[in-house]
Amino acid sequence: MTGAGIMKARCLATGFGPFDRFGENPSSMVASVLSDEFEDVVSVELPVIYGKAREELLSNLERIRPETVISFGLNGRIGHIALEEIAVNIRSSEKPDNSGKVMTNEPISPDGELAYRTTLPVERILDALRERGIPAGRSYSAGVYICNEVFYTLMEWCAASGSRGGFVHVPMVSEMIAADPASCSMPHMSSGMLIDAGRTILSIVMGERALR
Ligand code: PCA
Repeated sequence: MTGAGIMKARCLATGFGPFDRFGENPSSMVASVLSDEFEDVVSVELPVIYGKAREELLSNLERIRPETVISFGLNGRIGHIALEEIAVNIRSSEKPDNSGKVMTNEPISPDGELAYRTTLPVERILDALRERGIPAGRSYSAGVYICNEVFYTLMEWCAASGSRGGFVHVPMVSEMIAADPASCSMPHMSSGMLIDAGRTILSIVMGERALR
């Protein structure tokens, strides 16, 4: 994860910190591995707080002005990599964010478009992931919680700046399950496979494998 200051990079990868019952969040792990391994990738961890996630993402986008933005988030109900298609201009959930706030059917961007579609090459990414034996699929809803707030915010920024971007939901990793035997029946993926998935996505999107 990076600190303050002006920094230009071709790609911004974001993840989230812990939330709800998840004491760790593999989305920030994968984002930070990518910034360690790929040249021109900067990673940032965003807070699971309505409004603050949007604000921090926007300030990093303005600071970095990346050509490509890939945001990762955890979906504890899936066992595969989910490439999100659509971000909607709605936030609403009974589940409180990390500050205790609940939102009911409110816009993310009051004057913004209703929805944006990912501009990542989803089909090529899915082919590459599946070729590597990594379970992956499309998703037509990123929910209406903080992940969707970040997805919508990045797509709105990309539409205005000409950059491209998208959102990827990831499953829990096996180590999280091993540390909490009560969750043994929950879907998950090894952290090695998740990191491989992140590398594969970046390689397709950036068109190269620029390892440090
Ligand atoms: N997943 C949540 C928010 C943070 C995260 O990693 C979501 O799907 O909205």
